[in-house]
Amino acid sequence: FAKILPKTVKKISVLDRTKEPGSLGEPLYHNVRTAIGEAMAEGLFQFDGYPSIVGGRYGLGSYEFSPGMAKSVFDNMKHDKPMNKFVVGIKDDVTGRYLEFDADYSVPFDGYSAMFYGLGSDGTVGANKNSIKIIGDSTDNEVQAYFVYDSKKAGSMTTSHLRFGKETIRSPYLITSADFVACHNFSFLEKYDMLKNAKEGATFLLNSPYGAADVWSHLPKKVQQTIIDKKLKFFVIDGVRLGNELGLGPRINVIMQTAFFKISGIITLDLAIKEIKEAIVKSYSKAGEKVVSMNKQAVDTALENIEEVAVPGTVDSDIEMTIGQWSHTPATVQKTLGPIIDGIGEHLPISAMPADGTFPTATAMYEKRNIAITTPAWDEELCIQCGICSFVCPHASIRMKIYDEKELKGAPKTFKSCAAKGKDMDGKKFTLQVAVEDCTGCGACVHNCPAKSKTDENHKAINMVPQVPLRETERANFDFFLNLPETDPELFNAATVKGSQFLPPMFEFSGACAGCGETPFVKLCSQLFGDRMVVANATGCSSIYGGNLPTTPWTTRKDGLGPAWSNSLFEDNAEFGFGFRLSIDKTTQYAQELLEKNIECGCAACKGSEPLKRAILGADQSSQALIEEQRGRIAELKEILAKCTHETATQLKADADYLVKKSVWIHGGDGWAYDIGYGGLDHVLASGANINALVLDTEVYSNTGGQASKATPIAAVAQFAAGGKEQPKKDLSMISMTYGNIYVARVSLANPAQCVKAFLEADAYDGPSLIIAYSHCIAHGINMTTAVDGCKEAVNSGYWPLFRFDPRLSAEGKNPLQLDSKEPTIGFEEFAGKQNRFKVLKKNNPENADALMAASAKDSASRYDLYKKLAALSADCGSDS
Ligand SMILES: Cc1ncc(C[n+]2csc(CCOP(=O)(O)OP(=O)(O)O)c2C)c(N)n1
Ligand code: SF4
Ligand code: SF4
Ligand code: SF4
Repeated sequence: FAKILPKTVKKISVLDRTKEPGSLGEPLYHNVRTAIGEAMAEGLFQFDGYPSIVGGRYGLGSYEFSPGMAKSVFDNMKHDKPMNKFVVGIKDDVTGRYLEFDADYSVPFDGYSAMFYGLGSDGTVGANKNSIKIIGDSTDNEVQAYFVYDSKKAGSMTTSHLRFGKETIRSPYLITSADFVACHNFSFLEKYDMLKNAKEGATFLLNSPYGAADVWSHLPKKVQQTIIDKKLKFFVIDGVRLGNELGLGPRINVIMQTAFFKISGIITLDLAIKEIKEAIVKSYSKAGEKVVSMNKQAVDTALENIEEVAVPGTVDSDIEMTIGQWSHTPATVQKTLGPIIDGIGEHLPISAMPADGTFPTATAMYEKRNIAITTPAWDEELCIQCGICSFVCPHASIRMKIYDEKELKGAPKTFKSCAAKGKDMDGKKFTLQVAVEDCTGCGACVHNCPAKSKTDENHKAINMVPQVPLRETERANFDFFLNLPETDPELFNAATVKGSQFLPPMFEFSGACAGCGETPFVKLCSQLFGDRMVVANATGCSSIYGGNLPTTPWTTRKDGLGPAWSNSLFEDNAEFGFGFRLSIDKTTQYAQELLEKNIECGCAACKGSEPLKRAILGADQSSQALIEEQRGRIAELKEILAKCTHETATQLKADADYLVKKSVWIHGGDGWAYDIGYGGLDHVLASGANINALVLDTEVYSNTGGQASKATPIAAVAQFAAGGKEQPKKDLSMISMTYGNIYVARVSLANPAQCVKAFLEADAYDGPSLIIAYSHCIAHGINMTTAVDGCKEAVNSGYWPLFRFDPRLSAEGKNPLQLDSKEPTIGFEEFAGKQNRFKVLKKNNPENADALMAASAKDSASRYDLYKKLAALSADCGSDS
């Protein structure tokens, strides 16, 4: 390094893409200083003097390095005394050590630049990878592609940046001046100012439910103005409608890709069609001939449906963009989270960040992603008020309440209600309300609704309808619904499916994939125990959708009580949760000791308080009602302590909340529980501590793209098991039952009643509990709308027997194992044969496919048989006695 530096070098800036807190400088900066110092000392070369060397950080906080930033680094060196230890990009207004830069400074690029705004998981990124490959392979262009997306599992914006041209591309940064801009989701138009990146005269392609003749009036004012000012060529195509008609659903990527090639004319249309169709065969063969043919049809259909819009000369819209509209939200959202949601978080100064890194809960509700194309609409006449829709909704976007009729005063005109069904419901009203702006449109609620019209079997008590026309009215209706009082706990039994759905979810609107099979269990857990729940979350999908900056779906009930949540590491999560339990128990014990001492206090404030204090110490907290009573007593105690003069008063007041029972949960996926965190989980379950583990078993490492875990069954194809997994699924429940004193349950959305029962029993059991939940996942290659059918097939085939192993039954001399599912009514193939993870085996491993499927079926049957035999034993097996 020292040798290649010219002798004339006077100033050096060293840029590190890292921040080493507490260090004297970043690593490369130190290396350069040391290298030059040593080279000079050893006489390897002589500068006129020791050069001026400064160090800086760049590209942090998702702020991509740009030409303007590079220029500011050079400009800094022009100063007699350049700033050292600076940051470029982020505005560090706390230390002041940052370089200003010109965001509009650009370097000319002689080729073609295109930007595509897609919705996470709509296939846009995959299609653009394909497009750039086609351009690179079939022309003499140099090509480059960058893809930008956040860590949400699905449903947020992705941006693809494609450049190509005859010259070597020397632009290692994102595009800010594009010849072509495509918006693949109409709702983005209001949220993101994407046309700021369009060059004058560029082309704009919009996926629009409105045709060329009437799209103009549906555009926001600013979008209209930019199209006119920049003289953009404007095209529309209704990708969503075409996708639905072709059976592709939301996967509109091929339609939009074809539109891009047709409009841009980069390669001849015939060549483009040929290449796209070849790419379709390559990409989708695994998914079956039908998918290949639907996508090929999508190419032809797209070509026929692209329309050019005749751009009017004037702006006539009064639709405002939603960027920056946060004035109705709490200060942290206005100042920090809102701009991040708007996609301009990189412009926030350091002072906008919380000093201790703690972010508030209850913030996913501000995102209002509006990603659903269709959303459920309720028919109150048909509804039997069973709660199934709410139970299966992965996003807590459909809710129900019972309330007094008088509460309807002031309701919006379109707010729906009907008489509440059931005993003692005279004068009570029932409402099922959809949060249409937070709904993902997955359709799981509608598919699972059991109430159908007698005259039209396609009409149910909820039905998917277009979302856009409902947005305004349902926004007001959902707000009104939230402000209704919570359902009186006297009116329902939380231990039932229906009853559990009157409890407010404290996990809502997560960024999980539409229709995710993990989140209904997390949500249920929050409904049942959220007011006193502490969660240690292993790394995996649940930590990503659970704590995805800028927002979190973990929220509170109306009085501010809600779960405390934290994510440690993949490998130590069980121990992390165990630590919560130990520290809570210790603090509770300490608070009890302080209270014992405080009983002796004779100060004026404490006069007559002994019965209250004794009641707190002896409180039975075995039900929600009794817990709420204890909370009432603690509130009274705190009031007394505020005036109490006893030496224990201050500390006791601080710890008094620990006198209310806490429910400690350890959440994570099978990769954590079966594999990487297994040693810890086993250790914690064996400790005897009162702790509850929830394993969200998707049978693969879902968050990282579907790698096989020890939970993957024989014959399932996964990453690292391309020819089908050969080893059997580890039986974590069987292993855990052998301890005898661990509550173990296997649950599934197939049987919500059994699931609610298991969660309540696990929490009530004063010892370790393990719930393993069958969680359907996009990695299974299934239709997520109908996925609960697959859960039922897993149970009905005997593959996923439902059971509860309750050590308390042993103490009563009973068999602790109760099998909750019936004898198999269908074969293993009927379950597995519908899921792509098994279906592709024939293609991937034709020689062994049949043998592996047979082995998997045999394994499934023999496991079921074993559980059945164990459950049939007469008594006292596996007890700790
Ligand atoms: C020790 C360690 N290894 C690997 C990773 C990368 N990683 C993060 S999440 C994840 C997969 C999690 O899979 P699983 O536990 O099954 O949960 P899921 O995503 O399916 O909910 C992996 C491998 C990590 N964070 N830490
Ligand atoms: S469509 Fe999906 S997200 Fe929307 S309410 Fe129904 S289940 Fe929930
Ligand atoms: S699942 Fe259907 S019948 Fe049941 S509450 Fe929901 S809308 Fe009503
Ligand atoms: S578990 Fe599967 S469906 Fe759920 S968020 Fe993860 S990848 Fe998506």
